[in-house]
Amino acid sequence: MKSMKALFAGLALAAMVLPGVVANGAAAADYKAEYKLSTVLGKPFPWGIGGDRWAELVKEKTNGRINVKMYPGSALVNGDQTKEFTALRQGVIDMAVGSTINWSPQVKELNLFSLPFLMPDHKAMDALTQGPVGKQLFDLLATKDVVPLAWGENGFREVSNSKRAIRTPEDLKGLKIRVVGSPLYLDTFTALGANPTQMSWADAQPALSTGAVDGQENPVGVFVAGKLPTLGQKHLTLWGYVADPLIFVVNKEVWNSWSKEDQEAVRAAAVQAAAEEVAIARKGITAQDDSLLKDIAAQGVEVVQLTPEQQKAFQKATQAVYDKWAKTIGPDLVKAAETSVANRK
Ligand code: X2X
Repeated sequence: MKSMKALFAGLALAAMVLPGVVANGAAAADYKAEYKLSTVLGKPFPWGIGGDRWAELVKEKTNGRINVKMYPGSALVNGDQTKEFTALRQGVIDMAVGSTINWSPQVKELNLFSLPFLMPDHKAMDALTQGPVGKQLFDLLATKDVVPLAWGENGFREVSNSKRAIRTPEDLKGLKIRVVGSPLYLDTFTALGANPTQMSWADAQPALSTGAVDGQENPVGVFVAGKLPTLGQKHLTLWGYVADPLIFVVNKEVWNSWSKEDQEAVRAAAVQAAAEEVAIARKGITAQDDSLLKDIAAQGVEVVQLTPEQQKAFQKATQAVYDKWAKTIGPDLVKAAETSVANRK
């Protein structure tokens, strides 16, 4: 009887100690020496700063058990950013901070953020990503071999070109504009009378510099960090037609190979890095702080801010594209998004 008691006590003690032993054992045996994190843009772009910060926080919060290395420039998919999601599903990429634009060829619902003039401001963007629509999209992604953890931000995409100031759809006529992502972008710029052409970010820079294309669209932060004024982009129009959020994700198999404790550490790191990244992405482009816009003007760029009436002309010209793509994205999802935007705080 006494020895049975001792045996039970021994077992209880083992049960208390073993999980730690097993977890550490698993870390040594099953964890990879390096986890590959994909981004399109590296430092000093906000996107790259966010990816790097996530890697840093993961290391810190897992006491070095999970070692993440960032591969910017879509290097893990040879620069072809629209292949990133497929590579992520296949496990060629372990983690990513990816743009909804680049994943939309595989996940048609992510075209939502590319519907012209759906989101009037940052609050509208937050209402989508932080509300029921964001949750629905994360639930959807969770069925596609990835674990989505947090929303970051590339930002509102403003149009620039080397030829002339754009104030009306007529001003876009005939301009060769580089776009990326799904054919939605081809439809939008075609509706505006421009001549859109699809290419990766890696190809866009030489194309701008040689004049093979006249213009492009990207957030102001990308315009500055990418030094686009030095590539002949002398006209920038703030029209806020679409905005692309970023999504912090982990491949599901990789996620499942981690202990519960490490999963929560990676999640917390993503949430923190994403919040910091969004703040960086919004710096210098608001009415309160327009330092980035001043910086651009000082580089000899003509910055045009559309009036609400001028913006309306672009919205009208792209309404048919919105309606067409709303059907592809899913009318219920689009309706839910419109409601969230209308009720934003
Ligand atoms: O290629 C772009 O324009 C970029 C960097 O903004 C994206 O990856 C969507």
